[in-house]
Amino acid sequence: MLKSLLESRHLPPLPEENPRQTMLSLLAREVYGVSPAAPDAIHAHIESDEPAFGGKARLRRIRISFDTPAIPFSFPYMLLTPADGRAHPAFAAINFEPAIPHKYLPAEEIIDHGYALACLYYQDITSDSGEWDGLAMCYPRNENTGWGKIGMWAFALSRVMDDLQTRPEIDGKRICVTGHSRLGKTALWCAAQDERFSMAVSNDSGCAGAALARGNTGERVRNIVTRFPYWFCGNYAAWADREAEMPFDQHMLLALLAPRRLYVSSAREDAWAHPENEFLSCVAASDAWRACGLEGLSTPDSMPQDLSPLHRGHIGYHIRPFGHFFSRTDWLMHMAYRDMHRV
Ligand code: GTR
Repeated sequence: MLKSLLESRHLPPLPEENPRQTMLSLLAREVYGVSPAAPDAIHAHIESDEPAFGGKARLRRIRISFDTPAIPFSFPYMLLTPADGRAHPAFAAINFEPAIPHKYLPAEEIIDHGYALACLYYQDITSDSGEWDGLAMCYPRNENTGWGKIGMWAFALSRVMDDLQTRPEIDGKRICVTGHSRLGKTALWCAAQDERFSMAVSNDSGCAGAALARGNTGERVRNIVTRFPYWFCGNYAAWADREAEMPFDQHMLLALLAPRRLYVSSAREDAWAHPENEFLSCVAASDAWRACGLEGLSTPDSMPQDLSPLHRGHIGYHIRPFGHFFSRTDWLMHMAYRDMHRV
């Protein structure tokens, strides 16, 4: 059943020659734009440091700065760590709001599960608009292949990763980047490029995220490049209504996580993000894990029922009831998967 469903999408196969470089350059050139090289060094300054949640955690505001071809750039992020002095695995979460916790971010529960939490508010990097501000002003602009805002937010997450690697409270080998919706797209593109992340979570990321473009009856390339052209490089717009001709599809973004861990979560009523295509994308990407002798998605021959997570393989997946939201239910599943695989 899954085989015929997948065949109906007519996907380009994953490249066999030099797969990682081939897929990275395709997606950079055609979708997200080419990111600049990492800065030679970053500087981190702790702006505040206080007890949180009655003292069981510690919350620090850390400002990261680095040189760019224009002016030095800096941004803050918040680091919440259990206060027991031990090294903990972490989530690097890119968020729609600066507040901790907030409706998408059950911070106390995350701490209670033994995970540290690095929180980046996305508009501290550049606005979610066509305005070329913040980090966007720091690098030369290329209309066709220059990075869009997803690329900029992803780049900032990698700078947070630079800092996390230096912190004794963090287990630097177990850092998972996570985000919801447009920020789920961002988390995937970040981890695709930056192999220091041991795992990525995409929650309801949909079009230009986890979901295949071919056969997508929710958001199409035309919709997204019309409403949000600035998330992408200029070249992406050329694929509007031409999905069938694209030399790539979103399973390649997922495949770039191999042989590391990936988790994709969908919401049943989120037709715009197209759960079936998010799931099928995981099925198609599994070839990349197979090529490494590993199991990608471990699934029966059909889409799972609500709240019946697929946690066995290197790709975790669940679908839950209701709509577009980063729910506590999703977080609990993501943490269950991480606990199970110690990733
Ligand atoms: C929608 C957009 C989606 C998704 C969503 C979100 O308007 O069409 O691709 O990213 O926003 O970020 O909530």
